[in-house]
Amino acid sequence: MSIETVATQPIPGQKPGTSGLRKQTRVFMGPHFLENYVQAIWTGLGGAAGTTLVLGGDGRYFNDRAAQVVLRMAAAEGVSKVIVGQDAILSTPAASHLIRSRGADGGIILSASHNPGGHDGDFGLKYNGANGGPAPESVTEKIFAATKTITEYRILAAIDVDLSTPGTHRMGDMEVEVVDPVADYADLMETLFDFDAIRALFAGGFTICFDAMHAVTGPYAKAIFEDRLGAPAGSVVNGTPSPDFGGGHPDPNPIWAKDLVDRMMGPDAPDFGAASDGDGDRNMIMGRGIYVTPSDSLAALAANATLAPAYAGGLKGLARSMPTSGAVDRVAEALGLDCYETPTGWKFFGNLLDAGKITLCGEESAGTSSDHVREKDGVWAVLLWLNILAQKKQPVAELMAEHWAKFGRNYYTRHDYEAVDTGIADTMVAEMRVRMRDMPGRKAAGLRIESADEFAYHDPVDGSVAEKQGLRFGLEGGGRVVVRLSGTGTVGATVRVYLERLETDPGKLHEDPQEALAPIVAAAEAITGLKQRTGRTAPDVIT
Ligand code: G16
Repeated sequence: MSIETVATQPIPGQKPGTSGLRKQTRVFMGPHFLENYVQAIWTGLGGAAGTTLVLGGDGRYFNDRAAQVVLRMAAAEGVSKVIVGQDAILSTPAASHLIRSRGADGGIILSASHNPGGHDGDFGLKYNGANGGPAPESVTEKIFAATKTITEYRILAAIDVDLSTPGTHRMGDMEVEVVDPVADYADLMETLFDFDAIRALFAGGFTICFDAMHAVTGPYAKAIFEDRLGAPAGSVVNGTPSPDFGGGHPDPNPIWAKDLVDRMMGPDAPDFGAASDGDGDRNMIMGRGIYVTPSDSLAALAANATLAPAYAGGLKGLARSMPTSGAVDRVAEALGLDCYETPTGWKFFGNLLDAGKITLCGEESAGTSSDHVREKDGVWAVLLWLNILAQKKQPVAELMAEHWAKFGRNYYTRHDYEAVDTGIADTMVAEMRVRMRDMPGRKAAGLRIESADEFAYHDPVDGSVAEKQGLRFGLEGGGRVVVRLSGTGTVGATVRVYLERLETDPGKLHEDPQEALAPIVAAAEAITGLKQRTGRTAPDVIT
């Protein structure tokens, strides 16, 4: 087998975003696009010869072809061994676990996460390091720099490796080990949680509906919830992964998982409902008649985590991304724990986890996890909820009511405006950056603006600084508005407006969040002029 050296030239726009490189599938399938980026990864890493890597993806359209290209380029690079999930499938948290448990040097994850799949959908690729987590910005910047100077890439002339059954193959001098994508991950979960208690919960008639959204968690959820824990067959719905996610949008939020929401709000709702996304790192949590926001879920998990064996010894600390609500901060304060505020992007939790400063962390974007891996983990979040419910023996709605009564309720919502003209979005942010200096003291829709700044993160572990991570406005009465542009969209700009208000009055803890936040929403519009600038009358997605 020979190595081909192919002449190429830089392709504009190969800048990794919040989580790796995400583009429309047809862009990724364009001439040299994938190959250029993979070669840039090797260059950005300073070479990958002699390393062991993990490879897998969420099974979306082009996953299988892309995996074979990555393998041939890894072989040409001199990589010693690649551990691949069967059929090139691995959920993102399972890939993170495999990197860590096998002592690999890193891994490549093929996924555009919650973005739709298919030929007309999106595709993505990201590099994770030896800790199992997304590469930090110091690495992604080197990768991006390499995409701008590339002149050639190297690829092995070889036929496809058979990835359909576990076993070991050779591709040139490189070993390719195909592994069961579920088994190791399911074993890890069994070490963290009290499976006997959860089994007893199901045996007692507790019911669950887990919506895998036709994406990667189907096999994981069936193996864990139905096979190992005894939930009745059919507890996992939409559990067979498909390359275009059944034509759906695999994003577990009340808009895209509406079927589950309707079921959980209906008369025959199961006790517990959950959904996960394309690559299995996000989660949505529901109880009968109640949707738990990701920010509240993080807070409730943090408050009760010691009921699960893995966390029984106590938590080291907590962290949330800046736009995530302050609900977890209140738990941290009560427990006497440090609580860190990081920029959006799971990669920013990596140093805190590696340094042992935190045990649990999460984001408003439906991500929660712990130090068991270095990615957010949807199935893990569901299991921790189940473990807690198995111990507390109370409905989700009751648990949340008690939580709010004790800590107060951070009413929270996110309003997304998608596919906004990039010029309009950039101008809005640029203008606000200037105007915000004079905003404190002024009023927005009747509310006094008490603070206005742009979030910059100083990593307490390695001292790195990440600037321009979102515009923040503090309002009288404890309200907060955050505005930032998404780093995961592929068409135009997605403007995210995060809205929050703390309520501690025991008589006002059970209002509709949109109504409870109406004054904050009005203030946000007065500050941003977003509707007026875009001509939109309402957000595209409300979570
Ligand atoms: C990714 C990142 C998350 C981030 C989310 C939203 O999630 O891993 O850390 O919160 O995107 O980012 P943005 O607001 O920039 O779109 P995922 O599930 O898409 O990998």
